[in-house]
Amino acid sequence: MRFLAVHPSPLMYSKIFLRLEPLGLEMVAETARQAGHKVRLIDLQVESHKDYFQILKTWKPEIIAFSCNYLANVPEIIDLARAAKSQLPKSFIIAGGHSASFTAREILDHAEGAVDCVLKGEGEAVVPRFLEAFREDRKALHTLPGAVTLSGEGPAPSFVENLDDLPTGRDLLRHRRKYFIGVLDPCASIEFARGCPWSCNFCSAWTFYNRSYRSKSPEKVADELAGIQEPGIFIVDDVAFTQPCHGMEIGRAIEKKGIRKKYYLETRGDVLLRNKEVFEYWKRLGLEYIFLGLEAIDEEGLKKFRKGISLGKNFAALECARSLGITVAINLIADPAWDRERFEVIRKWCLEVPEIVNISVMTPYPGTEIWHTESRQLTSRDYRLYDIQHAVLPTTLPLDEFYAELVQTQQVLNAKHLGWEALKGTARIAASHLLRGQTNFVKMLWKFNSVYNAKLQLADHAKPVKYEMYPPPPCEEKVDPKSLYIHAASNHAVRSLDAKTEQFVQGT
Ligand code: B12
Ligand code: SF4
Repeated sequence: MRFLAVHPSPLMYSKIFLRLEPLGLEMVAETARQAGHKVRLIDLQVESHKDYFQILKTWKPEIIAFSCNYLANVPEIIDLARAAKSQLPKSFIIAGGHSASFTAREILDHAEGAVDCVLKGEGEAVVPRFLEAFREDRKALHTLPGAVTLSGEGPAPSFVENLDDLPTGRDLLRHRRKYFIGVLDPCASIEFARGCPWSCNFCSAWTFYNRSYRSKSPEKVADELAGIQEPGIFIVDDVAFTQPCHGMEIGRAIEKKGIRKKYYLETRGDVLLRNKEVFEYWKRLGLEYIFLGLEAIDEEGLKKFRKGISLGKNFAALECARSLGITVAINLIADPAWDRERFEVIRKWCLEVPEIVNISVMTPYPGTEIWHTESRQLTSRDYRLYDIQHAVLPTTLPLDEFYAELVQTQQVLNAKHLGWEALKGTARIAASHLLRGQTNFVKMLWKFNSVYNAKLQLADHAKPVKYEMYPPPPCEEKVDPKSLYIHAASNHAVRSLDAKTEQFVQGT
């Protein structure tokens, strides 16, 4: 069968600072290839809708599989599915990924038959079974674990047993030089572990993976890395080096193989402090950047997001990273309730610290706890605005002023880390990229003003809404975390963190 895997277009954030390979979709597509099917992958982050329609016309895929990790991509995916269905009425269209798993039923409803099936959970666990069932008895598809069709819904999705068994399909990507993050240009992605044992209330990483934590063996990681051409590596783990011995063992395995790369990873302040020696070792191996989700610069904010870390520790983590010579990008969450004074305080802080500060807007996503508990009414259910750069909760300031303040605050980042200012410190790197024909990083430096624009953001709210998200359930004060998971009770290690001992313990 001809199987076409499709990744949707970029959202605001990935129009400037980075563009990363769709690793999850590659892995899903590879399982289809290993099952004996003909597979192609198109990534609309770097290819156009015209290219997509061209493939439909010339290659005539029988199965089209959309990756829907981001809620803001739902309308685009539905429209592309509808267009494909009218062009190729016999094609079978599926969607999967993080956001699709939490909104399966509504995606099917909006698509009115253009999307035939949503597969929840990890694609590698279900796609081979789906392909078998598709060949043998299409009518029974909805009985598969994780499958949802207009005829019904199967049992909860199952997990991948061992990450080491997962194949990667990096060669399926057609334009590998287009992927980058900051100066890591070009950059490939890799996964060391899956899942997160914390339970921040604005995040769905832990509900998607049922608070499980599984890791790849160091040998498998080293073998994978040895096969990657790109000099830059983005580690996709939610919280890298949660287990210090795993981080050290991977480091030793890649050192033994003599692999030299530059790395970017995301982690938490307390993990950095607790496992400083791991980060120190990795700095020697080529770790250049870490992304720290600080989220707030006051205790009250940290408590509100149930981040499970104190302000003091977050600040100590910044000091620690500085002392190691690792560049840090910080994320802060802007509450739509912020007034001018609050923005001003944040701006001052952003100017005081040397780090790159990214500001995202607090957004209740399906699959998170705040989706159930946020008592403020959503001001919009337009999927496209759920990209954490738009306000979908009532703002204290008039909306136009909120965006003006937000963009002015983000402008600090632009002034400090983009444009000529950035070029001064990176001229040699930029020149060497250009000599190799790599232009992603240099182009990024001047894109800020065309993407971050208060007027454009405000105008997005006035666009006609074709597909509206289903509303959240009536607000609850307390939610049973288990009711948020997409998986059934798991048979693998479910871990949580003991706040006193800071050790992982079994059980939820
Ligand atoms: C790496 C990452 C990114 C990368 C993107 C890499 C890429 N090109 O895909 C970057 C840094 C660019 C990024 C940016 C953003 N991200 Co992000 N990101 C992640 C992260 C940490 C890991 C994703 C990953 O690669 N995982 C590893 C691979 C193997 O898994 P996967 O991609 O999920 O794929 C598996 C399944 O989802 C499924 N699957 C995927 N596709 C398909 C397709 C089919 C047909 C099937 C059956 C299954 C299937 O099977 C795959 C294999 O198991 C997740 C958190 C998480 N744990 O998932 C957040 C996450 C996906 N991101 C999130 C957000 C909010 C964003 C941003 C909007 C944030 C921002 N600052 O603006 C941006 C916007 C991105 C954009 N499209 O422009 C949210 C999504 C929330 C939502 N509901 O929309 C997540 C869930 C984090 C969170 N909990 O809040 N992100
Ligand atoms: S630590 Fe990070 S990935 Fe884990 S739940 Fe919190 S925000 Fe999500």
